[in-house]
Amino acid sequence: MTENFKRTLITSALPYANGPIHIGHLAGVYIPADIYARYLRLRGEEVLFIGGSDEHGVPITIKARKEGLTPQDIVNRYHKIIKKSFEEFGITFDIYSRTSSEIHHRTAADFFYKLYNKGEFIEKTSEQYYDEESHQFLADRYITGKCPHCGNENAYGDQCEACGTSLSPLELINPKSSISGSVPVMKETRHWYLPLDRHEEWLRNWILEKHKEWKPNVYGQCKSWLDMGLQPRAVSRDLDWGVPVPVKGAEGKVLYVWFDAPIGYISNTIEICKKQPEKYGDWTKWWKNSDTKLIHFIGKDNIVFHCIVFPAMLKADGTYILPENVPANEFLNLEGDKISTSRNWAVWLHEYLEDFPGKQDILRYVLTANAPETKDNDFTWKDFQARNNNELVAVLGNFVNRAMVLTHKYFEGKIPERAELSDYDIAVTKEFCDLKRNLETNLSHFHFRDALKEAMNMARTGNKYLADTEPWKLAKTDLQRTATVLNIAMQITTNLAIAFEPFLPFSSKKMKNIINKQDLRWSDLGSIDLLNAGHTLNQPELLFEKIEDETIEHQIRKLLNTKKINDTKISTAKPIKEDIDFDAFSRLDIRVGKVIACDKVPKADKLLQLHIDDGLGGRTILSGIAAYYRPEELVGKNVCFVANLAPRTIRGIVSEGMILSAEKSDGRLAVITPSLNVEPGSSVK
Ligand code: B3M
Ligand code: ZN
Repeated sequence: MTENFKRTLITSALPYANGPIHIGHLAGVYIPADIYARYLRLRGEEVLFIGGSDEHGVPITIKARKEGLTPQDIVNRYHKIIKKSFEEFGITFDIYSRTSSEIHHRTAADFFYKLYNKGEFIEKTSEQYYDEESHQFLADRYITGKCPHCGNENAYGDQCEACGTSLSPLELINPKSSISGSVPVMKETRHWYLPLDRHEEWLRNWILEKHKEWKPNVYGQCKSWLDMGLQPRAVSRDLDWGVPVPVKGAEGKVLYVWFDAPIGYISNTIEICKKQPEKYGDWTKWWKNSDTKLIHFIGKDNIVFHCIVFPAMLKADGTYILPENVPANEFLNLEGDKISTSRNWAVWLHEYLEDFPGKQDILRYVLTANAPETKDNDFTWKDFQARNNNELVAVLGNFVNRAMVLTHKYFEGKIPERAELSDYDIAVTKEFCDLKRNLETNLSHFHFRDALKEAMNMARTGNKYLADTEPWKLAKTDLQRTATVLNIAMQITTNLAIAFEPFLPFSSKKMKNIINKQDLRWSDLGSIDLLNAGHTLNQPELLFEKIEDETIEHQIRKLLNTKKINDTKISTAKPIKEDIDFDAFSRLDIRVGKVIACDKVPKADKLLQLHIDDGLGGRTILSGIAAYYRPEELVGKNVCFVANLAPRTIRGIVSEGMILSAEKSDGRLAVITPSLNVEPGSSVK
């Protein structure tokens, strides 16, 4: 290990236990964390890999209410499903626990209490929405109303899902409690705040000066938060689900979920160290000893909490180490669209395994090869198929199989004795040492995609070696040289079993089984003396098989069906009008015009009067869009209009044409404008 660290504590974001997990979670957080943990363990380093479910927060209470269950029922259900998915995909947590556990409640409450006693919080009273019928303060998500931006009637107090804008409940028009349906009132409430502003200076220095090596996406997000200036953040909520605030007079208040969740990393460490002290030692060694390297694996939406808020909490306590790195990933999309639980636009892990039993490694491979390490990336089923068929089957599987089959054919499954190496053999061996170095550099810098590429290049080198030496031909003339070649090919196979272990643990295990050698360590990588002459191999077994088009088409259809279901659910599209012929269409003269002036039409509250530069001297058009645009918003805009609609007189004004607008599902009109700047008078076809 570089630097002065003696051990590594790896944490991975605790997923909310309010739904199963999908490929986006796996690609963004858990596969990279697992690759890293496996790699360090293979090197013989001391590692503790923490996982667990995040079981608090308002969405869980909302789901429970909807289903008529308790929040505990909900988290019990999903904790089990999530835990099983992780096990099935070979994510090697040392512990996967949960934040509704007693030990977590105690740890989080103690953490808060210590900070409280040290004067690390400020207390503030503010006004918040209160539901007088159900006698409770309302979390932002529990308030619905009309979105001030797009007019959606069912916007939430924290976000409008129709237009994606973040909201505060105070911005909602006609707010309503989603618990009782009544109109909430403002009421005073008292909360504890972590004054992040007090931490700004050391955070700036620690991140911006001392951690310039953090990934650019992480560093950049931190910098922009710090540059905006940090504000105190409430760490408590009026809610009845969570860790109760351990202070007198705080009845009905719990710790904010983002305060208790990262403490989950600590409580899970305490839990496993208590259970297996001989293996893991005392928990403080992991959290309070500067020779421990702490690494948080997370997705990009969690950066501020792990790089700013949690470190501030740890610093406020004063006895903890801080993370050494936070290699956050960007997001994974699916077939060009954002993964969405509510729209069921996802590949769920439990469903994947139903359709591809025993094929965890293919998904692990594709999600790593295509990991959103530096930018959002797309998962497509076609790419999944191509990577399986062209890389796993054609390169890795093919090489291992040929080496095994040939050794069985010519040497009865025993490693043949090697004669002197040729220059070419030596060059290939050298190449392996370079690949090993590159692999290590990439792994230690969290460049898992590139690391995987290096491992695959090792298999390519193997394939090329067989293609160049042609042992199947050699065997007819020179059995001694054949022996040397196959000896090396089997040493390469053994190297591959080691190199791929962090990425493809199931296949690596299979490889170790067929070559009949289990005790392989990272330090063996690069050696060609891993199998002694005379060592007996087991029977060859195919590592991967081709995926047919049909299988992939089935997956694509399955996804598209969910889209259809979604579309019919939300569709407000009107039926298509009767067909017209082309001639009828071409009689329409649609043009682009620039709005020169725009005014309200007196006594007509729906109408705007637009003066348009139509490239022909100008014209006036009336349009019923006054409810959606202020006149000055339209001036200077290019709009599309029907230029040959017979003039009509409305309210004493002659309107010469019609402005084209699109109608949203809620009736709002949006004027159509060309995507490029075009001259007034241009026709629209
Ligand atoms: N549960 C958010 C998420 O799943 C949150 C992570 C907690 S990590 C301490 O995106
Ligand atoms: Zn909106």
